[in-house]
Amino acid sequence: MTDDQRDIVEAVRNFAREALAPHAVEWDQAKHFPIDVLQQAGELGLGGVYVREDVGGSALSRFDAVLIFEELAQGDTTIAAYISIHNMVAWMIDSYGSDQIRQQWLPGLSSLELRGSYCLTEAGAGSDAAALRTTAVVDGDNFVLNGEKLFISGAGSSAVYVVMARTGGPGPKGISAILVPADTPGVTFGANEKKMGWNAQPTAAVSFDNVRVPRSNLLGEEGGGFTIAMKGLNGGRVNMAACSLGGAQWAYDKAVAYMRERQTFGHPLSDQQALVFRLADMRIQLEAARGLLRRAARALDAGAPDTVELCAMAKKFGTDVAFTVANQALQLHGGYGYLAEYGLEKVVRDLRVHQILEGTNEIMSLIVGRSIIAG
Ligand code: FAD
Ligand code: 2MC
Repeated sequence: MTDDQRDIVEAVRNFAREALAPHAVEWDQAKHFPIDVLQQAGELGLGGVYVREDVGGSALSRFDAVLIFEELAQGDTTIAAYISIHNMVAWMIDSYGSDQIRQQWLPGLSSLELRGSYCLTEAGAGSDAAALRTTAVVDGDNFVLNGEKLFISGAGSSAVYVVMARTGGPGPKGISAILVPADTPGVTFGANEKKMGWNAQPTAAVSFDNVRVPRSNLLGEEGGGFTIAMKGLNGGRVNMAACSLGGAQWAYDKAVAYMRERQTFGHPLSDQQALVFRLADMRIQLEAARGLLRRAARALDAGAPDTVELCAMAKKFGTDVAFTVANQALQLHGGYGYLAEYGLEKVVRDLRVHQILEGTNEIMSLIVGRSIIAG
């Protein structure tokens, strides 16, 4: 790490320790989405981590970003993951929006005064995202959108939605990415889903009923939306691995401290070699996942030819390792690990969904497998 990176990490660590960690369990229990704290994160430059500076972004690298998200997640995995999705949206607008769109939205998004959501998934199009059916039909200077997106993180709270919709024929080449402001007539939101974890951020359906937006809200080219969505997800996937490692590292650190202090049969748990070996395996897995994650982030920064599969590998390996490590940390706490006040069961619940979203881990295997076979 450079001196600058060390400074960034320290600032984010302090924020995570002071503004997130003390409230994480309470927010989870109360299903509270802490918008005021997100705005504090915005003041630190975390709303536009890799957005250009002319619109208020921090213009950092993907490598910087994974360092940031790992630290943030040590304070609260759910909030860190939410900020990652918001950053994916901000990056898509910065990279593919017109200058007018960039100037209109990115200062607010970068400061987290405004929030953004990513709308790809539909009832019949989850893993098979290119099967999506939401339509955007050209009518004069407008697109008219109809359809429904499911599982949208931040839905109902975000000011702007990047919607992948069909403007052409079937398959990926018929999809465009279109920016839809929340207050456009015809946009409605479903109820906040009741979930296993990620309780401190809303997830809901977003419906479009003859929603009219100007054609200038198109990101990139017509028909280019699927590739834009996937490029956004490459960064999202490494960030999700980073958030997972942060949550798991926090749980692991707790387990180490607990094993030193907890006495059973007249000895601290740390005298039990079987348990120390388990800790060793947990540490090895975390370090291996971190190494792969940082390699993928560097590939993303460099635009390396193997970026897509490295991001997929980092996402699958990182989220699987993190879930296992956090679950083992819970086990090492015995019954106390199962109590909400210790925070461990929350991290396990939060990390579970990282194996499902931003592309399931089976889809990560499909991506890696396809690249092996293609040679
Ligand atoms: P399906 O695609 O139906 O898959 C079901 C199972 O089959 C999975 O285990 C899958 O891995 C497996 N499977 C499917 N196809 C194959 C195959 N070819 N080979 C092997 N296995 C396969 N989406 C958004 O667009 N925006 C969001 O902000 C967002 N946030 C989310 C937040 C939460 C809390 C959750 C739970 C989901 C969110 N999603 C979001 C949706 C998420 O990306 C999808 O749930 C995910 O991509 C899987 O799609 P699916 O649920 O339709 O599962
Ligand atoms: N990066 C860049 N380009 C990509 C890409 C990636 N990661 N993945 C696909 N593409 C391109 C691909 O190169 C191709 O372009 P071209 O025709 O120019 O060569 C085009 O996209 C179509 O790709 P495929 O032919 O591979 O499309 P297919 O439909 O067979 O499969 C698959 C694509 C399965 C990899 C994709 O649908 C996928 O990633 N599914 C998972 C969906 C997902 O991740 N959803 C997450 C929703 S967001 C979320 O959960 C949040 C919490 C925010």
